[in-house]
Amino acid sequence: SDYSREPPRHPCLQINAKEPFNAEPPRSLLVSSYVTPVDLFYKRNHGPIPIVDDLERYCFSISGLIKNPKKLFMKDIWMLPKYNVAATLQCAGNRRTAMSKTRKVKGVGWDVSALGNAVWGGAKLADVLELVGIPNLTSTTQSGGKHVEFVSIDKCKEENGGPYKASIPLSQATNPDADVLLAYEMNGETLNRDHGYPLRVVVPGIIGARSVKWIDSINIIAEECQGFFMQKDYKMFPPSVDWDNINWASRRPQMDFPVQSVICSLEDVNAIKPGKVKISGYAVSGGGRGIERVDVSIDGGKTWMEASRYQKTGIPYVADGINSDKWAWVLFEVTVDVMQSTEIVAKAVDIASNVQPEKVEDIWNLRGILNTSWHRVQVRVGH
Ligand code: MTE
Ligand code: MO
Repeated sequence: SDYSREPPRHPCLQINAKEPFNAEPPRSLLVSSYVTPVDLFYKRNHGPIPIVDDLERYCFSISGLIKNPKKLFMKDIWMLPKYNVAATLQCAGNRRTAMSKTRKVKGVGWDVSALGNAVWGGAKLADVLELVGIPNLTSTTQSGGKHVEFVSIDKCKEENGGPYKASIPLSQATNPDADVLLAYEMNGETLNRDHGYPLRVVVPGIIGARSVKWIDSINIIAEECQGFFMQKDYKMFPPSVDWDNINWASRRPQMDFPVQSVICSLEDVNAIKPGKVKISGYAVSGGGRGIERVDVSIDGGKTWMEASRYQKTGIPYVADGINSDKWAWVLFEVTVDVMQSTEIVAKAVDIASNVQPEKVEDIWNLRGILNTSWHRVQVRVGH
């Protein structure tokens, strides 16, 4: 594998693994804007960044269980209506480092910034599939296709040098309201190499692992993708399962993301002066479920107060409201009086009334995914 032609990256990113490149921004910068700047957006890779240097010749095939397989070029994608979708992408491994502190887990360590909120520009996958003769809202093609598999250009060691791949159900892919995109823009700019140039999938509301970058081909298949990252990774196991008794086939590939919230204005341990402290962070849930509430505690979770929420600065956030971005995070803020050393905690509730689990131990799993436990930070008050 060749890492000699990696793109330049922002110096303030915290590097969790160098080759493949995995990095996240510092907490405080993450919530300094509602739309995460491309430079600061976390980068999650499993191999070297591919190079596509001739955009006119770049193409990908759509084939498999369909009547008329087709080769599509960028111009075919640009011709379709363009949609801009604000969506938060979150790696299933976000907050893995904290989970590994209770009991060892396997995987790249991440603090709390393995997510970002971008405005993705591109064609709807539903429109692209219509081009090859699959109507909107199809769950099975005539030849028995039920899943859409995305295959990348990159090469990963987990696939023995083969490409990264993943699939989603055909019913989701052909549903225009699911907003699944083949994206060629991020925050109004041409997608850069780190994030999938020239074309990536963005599947809002589910773990980042299914949003395949650097599309090489799309296959309509009968069973879900059999690739490593669908079958031997990114599955949620109970705390009783460890490497000596794991049965990968017993669990489904993780799709939806559970409700999550994190305090970003404070590090794990902080020294502060007594008095007013502004606490801010992000909250987001999967499946297009908005955030109903964010609770903050300054006594380790005994008593709670509600934080204010917004997506656009100055406009109060209403879940599912006219101005809300249903796939995007909300930022929260609350000012509290802290007079003595204590633990500050955040937890969110989504519009389906799902809550975050209190203890990380209860959701510990050997791959360290989906750490959505209450987020805790320690403050040491000096007088
Ligand atoms: N696509 C390809 N081709 N190769 C990858 O390694 N990583 C996945 C997904 N798509 C990956 C990929 C994972 S695990 C995540 S969390 C997101 O991309 C990260 O996207 P980003 O690097 O644009 O933030
Ligand atoms: Mo991920």
